[in-house]
Amino acid sequence: DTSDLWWKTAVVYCLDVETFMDWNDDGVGDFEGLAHRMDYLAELGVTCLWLMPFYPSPDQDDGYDITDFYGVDKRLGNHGDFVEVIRTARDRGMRVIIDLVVNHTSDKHPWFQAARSSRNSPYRDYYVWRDEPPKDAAETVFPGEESGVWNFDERTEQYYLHSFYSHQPDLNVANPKVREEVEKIIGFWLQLGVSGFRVDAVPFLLDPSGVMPGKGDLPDPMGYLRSLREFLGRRSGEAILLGEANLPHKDQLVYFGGDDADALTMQFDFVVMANMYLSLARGDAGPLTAALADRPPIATASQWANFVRNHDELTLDKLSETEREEVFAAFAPDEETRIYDRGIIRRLPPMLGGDPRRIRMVYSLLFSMPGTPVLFYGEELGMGENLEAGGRKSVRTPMQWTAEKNGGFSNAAPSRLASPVAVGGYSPEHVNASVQRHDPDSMLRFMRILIERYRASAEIGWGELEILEQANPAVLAHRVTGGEGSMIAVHNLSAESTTVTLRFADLGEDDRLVDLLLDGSITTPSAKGAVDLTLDAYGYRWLRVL
Ligand code: TEU
Repeated sequence: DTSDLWWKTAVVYCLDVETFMDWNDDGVGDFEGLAHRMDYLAELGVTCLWLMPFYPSPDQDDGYDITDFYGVDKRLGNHGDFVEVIRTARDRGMRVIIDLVVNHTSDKHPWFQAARSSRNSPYRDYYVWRDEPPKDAAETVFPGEESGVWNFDERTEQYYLHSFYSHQPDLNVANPKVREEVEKIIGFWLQLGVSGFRVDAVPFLLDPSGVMPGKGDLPDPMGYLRSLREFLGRRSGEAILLGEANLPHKDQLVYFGGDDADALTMQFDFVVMANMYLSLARGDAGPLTAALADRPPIATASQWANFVRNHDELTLDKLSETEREEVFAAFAPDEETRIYDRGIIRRLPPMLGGDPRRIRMVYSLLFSMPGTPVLFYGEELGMGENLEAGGRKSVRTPMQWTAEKNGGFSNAAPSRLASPVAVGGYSPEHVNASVQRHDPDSMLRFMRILIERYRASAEIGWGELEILEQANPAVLAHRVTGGEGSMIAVHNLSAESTTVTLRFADLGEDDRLVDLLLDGSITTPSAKGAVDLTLDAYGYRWLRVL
């Protein structure tokens, strides 16, 4: 029964409990605060929350450095508060998925503390140790901050692998005991009511040969991924794995489990995301169109996850060096905001350079491209960054609820906040939910409409993509057909208005096309069986054949 595949038409909303809503005014967001904001999320049209890590952590990588996989960070609440979040979400028809970060632990995790105490520790093999770093060691994800991925441990005189920060030693999933631990963790949270996991850093976790030479040798990485999915399926009929695998499409195809769709349920599409930015930088739909067309077909039960922003930096490593330069020139002209060698913009200036027409057009794209859209909290308001916050904190500013102190996130003194509030033109005074709720022209109200129309157009999640060739390279016109119908979306990625002619098979002279997004107007094909439209600068239309 295909209606069970809820993720095919979901609206996923990523949030960090720590920066969403502070209910006890200690400066740190909490589960109780989140529970009190469920109506806001339901009203927006969200159907699935993705909670970033909320586990006990020394917080050296915003909670992606975990010391207890079964615990909750005391500052955020306790397990009772967590379950209350699940219940209040469920009551409003929303599911909850959580981050599964098992590529590594914090170096303060009791397992690693034991492992590094002696070579004979029963936990030694929970991690990956070498006498010498391999010659062909992988490059670090954090150039400038880390010199490599092997760190010397003085006491036991061996090197341990850390794919990310040196305080995040990699777990050795080649060890069956570690694999058992991972299953226990999954089982535990499923029992508390989650509907699946966003799986962190999948290629690093699985280490297929070539990606990370030198890591503990898991003989059959795909077999392991499949076994995780099977384990999940045995415990929950509905739970999913949303994988973070920043890889080219062809490698992602393998991670879906091919035709059997028995591995990752969904995967973020970093290729489409990066090419979307390139297209915007150029005012040319070409790169985005090519990236969408390049997606290999996937099984019905599998799904792409589309996104514009996330909690990390803007990651452009799927572009060539010259292409990245174009994106940098358009969006990060200030050299200090860039890290050239990995194609990462560490501190992105306020979203997309600020043209409000372009921002709306981008979200119209996000909700009309085949796949499942994933929003990062605050995107629905057009929230910006706090460039002074430094590093990744700059995109993790507190949610802006009102124009009041700390954006209504907390009553604590600003110095006690988990993350600094946005300043300047994107401060809560200018960008906040309570004003936007009552303003029919606001970004928030626009996003609600987009989400409502997306949810009424199941073909976006289910459908087959067809690109409708255009004379003007600035225009992306596409049709998605499947589920219950067929919808056409047209986007003008340039600042020049333009006319568009749409033609496709089975479009007849008697057909009528209704505008799904803007005004419900009806367009009829010309005598030649084509539909002519005019698009403003950064204009967009969604149409359905009646
Ligand atoms: O990121 C993992 C990852 O694969 C990175 O390459 C990511 O694409 C890059 O940092 C982008 O700049 C995940 C989390 O998303 C990140 O926040 C964590 O720091 C990291 O895992 C380690 O847990």
